[in-house]
Amino acid sequence: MEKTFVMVKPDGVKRGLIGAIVARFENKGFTLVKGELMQLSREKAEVHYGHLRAKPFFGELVDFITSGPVFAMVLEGKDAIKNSRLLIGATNPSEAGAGTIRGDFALDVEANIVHGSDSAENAEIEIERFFGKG
Ligand code: DAT
Ligand code: MG
Repeated sequence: MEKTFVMVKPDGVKRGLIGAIVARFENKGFTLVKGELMQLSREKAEVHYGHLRAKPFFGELVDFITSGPVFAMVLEGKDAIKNSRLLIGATNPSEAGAGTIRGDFALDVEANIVHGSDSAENAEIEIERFFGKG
């Protein structure tokens, strides 16, 4: 069974949607292995979104993701990375299909409610970044 890292972003936490989002993953068949409400430091946010450092929206993205607590999770299931990304939907909620989390819960690319690791390598790095080793 594969593990992946998912987090409910500050918009989802503020809107009271942690339970609804966790339920989507559980309904699909994922097992919640770890879950913790945490506040990201600017430093951690800048590393987490390091692949977007050159983008004009990078500063706003870091402001947003540090604007309140996130609900960080480790989810386990078959082909967890591929299946969680399918469930999350396209980065821009305007392009995310109905039935996906972003398609059903978000309108704006800057506040798209949930993050999910995009590769096995990044899942391992992100799980360690948020929950430490082991
Ligand atoms: P994803 O979150 O689908 O993996 P990503 O890693 O390319 O997408 O980008 C990370 C986050 O950055 C994304 O969830 C929202 C924000 N973002 C991406 N593209 C953006 C854009 N064009 N304008 C504003 N925010 C953007
Ligand atoms: Mg990404």
